[in-house]
Amino acid sequence: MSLEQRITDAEGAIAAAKATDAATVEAFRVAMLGRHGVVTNLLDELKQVPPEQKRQWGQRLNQLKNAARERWEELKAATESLPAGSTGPATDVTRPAFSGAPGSLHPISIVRQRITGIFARIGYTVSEGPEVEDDRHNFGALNFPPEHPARDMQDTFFVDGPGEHALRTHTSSVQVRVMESGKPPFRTVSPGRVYRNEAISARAHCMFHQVEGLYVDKGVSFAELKGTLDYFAKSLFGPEVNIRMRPSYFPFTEPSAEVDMSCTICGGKGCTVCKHSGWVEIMGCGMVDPAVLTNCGIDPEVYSGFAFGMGVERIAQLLYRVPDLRLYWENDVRFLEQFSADAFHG
Ligand code: 2NL
Repeated sequence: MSLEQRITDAEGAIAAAKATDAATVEAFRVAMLGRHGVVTNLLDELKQVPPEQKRQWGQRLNQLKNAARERWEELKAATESLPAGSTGPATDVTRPAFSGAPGSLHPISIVRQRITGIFARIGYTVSEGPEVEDDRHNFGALNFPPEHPARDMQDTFFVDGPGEHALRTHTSSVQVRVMESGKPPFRTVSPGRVYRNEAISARAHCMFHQVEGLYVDKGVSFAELKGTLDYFAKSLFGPEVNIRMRPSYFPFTEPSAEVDMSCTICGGKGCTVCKHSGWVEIMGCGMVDPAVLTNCGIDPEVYSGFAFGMGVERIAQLLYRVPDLRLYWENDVRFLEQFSADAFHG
């Protein structure tokens, strides 16, 4: 190995040297500057260098010796400052502990909790049920006619054959279970995963999350439905938003409506999110069809009710301006770490 290479190695060793106490400091001195130390040996070799190169190598080796001495002084100073009896470098006991990234809730979880929390404040319970449902709870009791397209293999993931078990296509199935297992009044919201046999795109996914709501009692009116949803929209999006209802159709409600909210992005003036209409759709709703109440063992002559359903991904998209539904399931940490539960008003 060339002299140059061995000097460079020694420089590296000196710079990287560590010591924990007086004994290891002394070991460093002996290894470098002792009678057979690395630096001493290199200095001895100066004798064999041709006369015309002596000056150049002499300077280089002197620097090395000085570096070793300086490092030795530094190590001595560092270990001498340790408290008596210490076996290692001083520990700063006041230094804050390592802060690992704490993780955070998924945006869908945050929004689901916000939605159920808003309804919990006005007396709604939270009910959950199975994701694999039988035909009666997912379709039959909800007044889906036998030939309805949702009952088709094209639209629904069946576990066995059509007419048997399927991945639920809405959480109304949970509310059917609530109604058939008790007596009105019922006030409940049902959050959960639902499945539709759809091609995945920026706007659709084969699995998404819903929160459905149900209120059944004597004398429940459409006016109360509108008041409840107005309270909900203002609680979640801010007191300045308004809602409007447009006539629609669902097999399980009559009358039915789509609910729009004044666009929170442009304040109703018109933008790309609301397609320049000033309104964005946030959910569907209606008065529970009397046939559904009958199917669940409730007398529609005595009781009435309203129901509504919303997609959690859609609501989160409006709250957080998420441009593509696929972002929710890619689990890219740069996306996930942007959400925190307190970034809300209402
Ligand atoms: C939507 C529309 C809706 C319901 C869900 C419901 C449940 C029972 C009875 C009657 Cl048990 N209705 N749920 C009613 C109207 C609309 O959802 O667009 N969901 C994403």
